[in-house]
Amino acid sequence: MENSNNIYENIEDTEDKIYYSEDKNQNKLDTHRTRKPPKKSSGSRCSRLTAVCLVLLCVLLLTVIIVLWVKFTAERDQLKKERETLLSEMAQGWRYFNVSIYYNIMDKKSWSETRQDCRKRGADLVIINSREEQEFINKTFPDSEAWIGLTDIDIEGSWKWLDGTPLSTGFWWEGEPNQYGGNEDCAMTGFKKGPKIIGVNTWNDCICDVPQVGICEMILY
Ligand code: MMA
Ligand code: CA
Repeated sequence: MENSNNIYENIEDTEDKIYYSEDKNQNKLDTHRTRKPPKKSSGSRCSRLTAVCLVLLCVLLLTVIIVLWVKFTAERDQLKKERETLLSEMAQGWRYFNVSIYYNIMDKKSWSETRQDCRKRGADLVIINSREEQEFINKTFPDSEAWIGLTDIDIEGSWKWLDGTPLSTGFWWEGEPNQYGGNEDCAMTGFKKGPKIIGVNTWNDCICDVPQVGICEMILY
């Protein structure tokens, strides 16, 4: 009898265990069901927002990098181009003095056409600011008369450089400027009465339409 009692007890005990286990599982499910929604509405939304922000930030950064890169590349290409132009110009006969380079153009043209040719090269007809510069020009371009950036076309006898500054020290050949024939309004350098340049004074006033080469100056900064 005692034994059979024991069996019943055992059975009850097992049933209890089963119920407990089911209850526990149910509990687990309930917990799962009741706890998930709040998570979705606060923590999950927040992390999603953070992710979106991060993605946007990445896109923004990438855009900035691309824009800067494009700008940088364009500027670098432009510099390369300018350098190549400058080097090829120099290879064609540009000369240095202080912070300028000079070029004795090949074609003989009027003063204003020659000036245009200089400007096409990113330069202008030379402005001579010192005795040293004049000596340099005489020495560097000894073989031909050449237009310089000096004219009295606006007011007869009032010589002005192309940048508007009035002439202070001139390097005129003896007897020049003489306004020969009444119409000599443009200045040239390299003028000589004889086979050789003597001294530093080699300017002459001349009719602006006379075909002549010129000296272009490009000021480098
Ligand atoms: C002379 C002289 C100059 C003048 C030119 C014009 C050869 O030099 O009189 O002053 O400009 O002639 O051809
Ligand atoms: Ca003259």
